[in-house]
Amino acid sequence: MQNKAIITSALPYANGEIHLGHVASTYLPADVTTRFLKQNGVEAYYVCASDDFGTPILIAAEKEKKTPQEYVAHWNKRDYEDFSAFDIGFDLFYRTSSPENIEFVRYVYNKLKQNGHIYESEIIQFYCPNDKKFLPDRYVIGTCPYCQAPDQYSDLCEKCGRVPEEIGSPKCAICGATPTKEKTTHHFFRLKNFGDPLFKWLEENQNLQKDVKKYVQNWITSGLVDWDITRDISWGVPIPGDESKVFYGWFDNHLAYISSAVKFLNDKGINGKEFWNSADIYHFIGKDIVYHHYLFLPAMRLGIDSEYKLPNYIPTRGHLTLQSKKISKSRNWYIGLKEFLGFYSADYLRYYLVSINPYSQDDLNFDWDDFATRINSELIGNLGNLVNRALGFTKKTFDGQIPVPDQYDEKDREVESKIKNLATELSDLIQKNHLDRALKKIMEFSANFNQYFQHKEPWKKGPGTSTCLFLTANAVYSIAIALQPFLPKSSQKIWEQLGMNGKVSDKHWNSISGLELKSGHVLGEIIPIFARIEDADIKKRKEKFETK
Ligand code: B3M
Ligand code: ZN
Repeated sequence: MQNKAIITSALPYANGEIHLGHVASTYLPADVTTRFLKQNGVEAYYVCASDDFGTPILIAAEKEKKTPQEYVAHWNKRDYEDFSAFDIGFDLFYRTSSPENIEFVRYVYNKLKQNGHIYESEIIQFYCPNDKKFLPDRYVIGTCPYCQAPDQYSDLCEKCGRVPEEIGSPKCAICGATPTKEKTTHHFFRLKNFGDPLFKWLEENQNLQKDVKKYVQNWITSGLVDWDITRDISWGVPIPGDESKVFYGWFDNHLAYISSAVKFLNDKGINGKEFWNSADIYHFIGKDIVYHHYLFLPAMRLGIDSEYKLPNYIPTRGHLTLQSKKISKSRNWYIGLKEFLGFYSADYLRYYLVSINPYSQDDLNFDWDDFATRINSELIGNLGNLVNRALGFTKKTFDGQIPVPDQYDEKDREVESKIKNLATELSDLIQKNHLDRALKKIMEFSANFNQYFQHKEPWKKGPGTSTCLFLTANAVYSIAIALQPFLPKSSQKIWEQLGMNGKVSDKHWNSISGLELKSGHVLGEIIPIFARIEDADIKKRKEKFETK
């Protein structure tokens, strides 16, 4: 582990509410990782921003009769509130339309140009005679030239993940008319210049997922295409020297990872650029934006002489489906984060979404029944039960004081070694991004202690009772710290019930294995931490999805 880290998640477009699909694949895994790194004493910062520019946002703002600035300010604020309610602990949530980003984007463009990676070329652009608008990106729908999938946007094929060079059978997405073609001069980024260095970087970076690497390398081998970075619209970063045009959103948005982090660090009195270049850089993304993060982003950084280093990690995960169907806002097949948190606590959702989310491109499925079962049987039946019975029993029988242990028998030594190994075992998994397995390991640990407690029968108050309670209370102490990255609120509650002061998040990760709860220590007030999810309640939640 490096002693510095910058963590980012894909930037949410400032044009709609955050839903479960967003948080499952990027924000939650990134937040868990950041919390874990911080607990290990790493100087880690989690930086994000709203993605403010682009055609869809401009059009949405026009529809609501707002200026694009007003429109994105609304979503920036709302997103931040929703993320905060979910305990996503950004150190900074900024915006791609910030003055810092605009300046940085223009700087990067100029430097790319100096380095010979930019050229201008007259192109023929789709134009809707009906709407009297150039039709970039999402405003043209057609057939993907690579995989022939119909109804794809001209800037990304959702079927094969590629960016089409020219879409087949184009239609205007606003009115359905067949667009005409008009001439306009565009600026291009010579992505072709970067095939070899990108291939080499992918080869050398051992932290990237092998399967993703492989298909990106296949894209490179089959030939990269230069990239049109211009849009004939008014909402975006103006292109230096050609100010009536703006950059394509994918040219400027990922640069906000850097500009936002540097702003945050500089404001703290830290040299942002030096920090960036000596830190581990993580970009958490969903699999639909692999092309942009494994090709465009690193190529642009290479193109400015790696003035800002390339990412060490690009954890890439699959998409969330909902009741086994693809999430779709337009078909109302989604659950807003805010709505969900009106029903259940952030930690329930965090628990469930981490549990079902492997470190892979496979899609994961949100299912209401499965959610209730896992919360009731795993989180409450196993973990909540252990905390409550271990601490409750100590409270009752030993006046809330951790007893002095007797001699250890074999069983005691066995469970003691589980405590001693837990910090490292979990750390290995989390560092390899297997957050689901780490959480599962905590649950196994808890189950082991439930069995141990059952086996020792401390309620009979025979010999070994005080050892059992001493070790089990220490196991709860370990759980409180280990759970912090995953369930920040519940872990703090356990911490307080243990009679500990301060924030559990300030406790070093290694304390998980320290057996630090000493004899004579007095516990806090013991109350159940979790409440069961009732069947009737889940039934209500499912109704919305059953009528379809
Ligand atoms: N705003 C959202 C998406 O395509 C897009 C991500 C930008 S990350 C630099 O998922
Ligand atoms: Zn049209």
